[in-house]
Amino acid sequence: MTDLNLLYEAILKGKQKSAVELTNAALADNVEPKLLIDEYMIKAMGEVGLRFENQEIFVPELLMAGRAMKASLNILQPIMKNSGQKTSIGKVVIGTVKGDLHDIGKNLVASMLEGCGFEVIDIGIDMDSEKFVEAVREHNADVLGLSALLTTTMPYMKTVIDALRDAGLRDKVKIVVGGAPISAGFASEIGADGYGETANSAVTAVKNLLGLGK
Ligand code: B12
Repeated sequence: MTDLNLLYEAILKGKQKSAVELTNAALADNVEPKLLIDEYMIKAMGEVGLRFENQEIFVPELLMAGRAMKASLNILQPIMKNSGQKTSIGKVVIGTVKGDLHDIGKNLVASMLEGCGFEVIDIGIDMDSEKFVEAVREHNADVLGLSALLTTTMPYMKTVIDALRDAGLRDKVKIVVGGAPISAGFASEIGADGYGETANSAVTAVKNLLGLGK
């Protein structure tokens, strides 16, 4: 059996090659992707964040850990996607707001939603309000998911919500927000419809908003 703590270590230390090898080895041992992500990979990124905050590591290490995490997720995401139903139970446009380049959490939310049967249109990172408005209109989205990881970019979520209102689309789409600095209180303050703390609760929030139950 693969020692999964080594995967935690590989991501923490930003060792992309080891992270990939250990992810593949864990899959060969029939370990559930969700367990790898929730119990080892996300926890490693949490520790990376703490060390960065305490100035024990710096941007290059942050970047390397992010790359290792993404490389492992690239292996796991197609598997999570295929576990879903074939027909879509709703359409979700998702993206990271302007000024913000963090996409690991947003990608995870997107693949969990896909795995649960939603059609997801991921418009990417650093997206301005016009792009969100265009995508919601073009895809006739049921839900818009906004992600922000920086305290400096989270206020932009309100800019997006205001832009949807100005475009006459606010009543046509439910808005769910998330990202490390976001709280349920902030979500209601800016007029979002829902909030998810993790990728799992993002799915629950989206289902609740669409009246789909658990
Ligand atoms: C990896 C990382 C990076 C990588 C990003 C790589 C990438 N492709 O995403 C790089 C190196 C590029 C980076 C850069 C920077 N970063 Co950074 N980064 C992180 C780190 C360590 C981990 C983030 C992560 O991927 N977490 C793992 C994922 C799975 O968790 P998550 O993103 O929170 O997502 C989950 C939930 O939040 C939720 N969720 C997320 N999105 C959504 C959306 C919806 C709709 C819903 C419902 C839920 C939801 O579900 C997800 C899954 O469970 C965090 C530390 C932390 N604790 O968050 C710092 C952190 C976010 N970064 C920080 C900083 C300061 C920066 C820089 C400014 C550093 C610099 N000086 O250059 C730059 C800014 C670049 C920019 N303009 O965006 C600070 C932010 C501080 C603050 N108060 O704003 C943090 C908190 C580190 C710290 N402790 O100081 N970073």
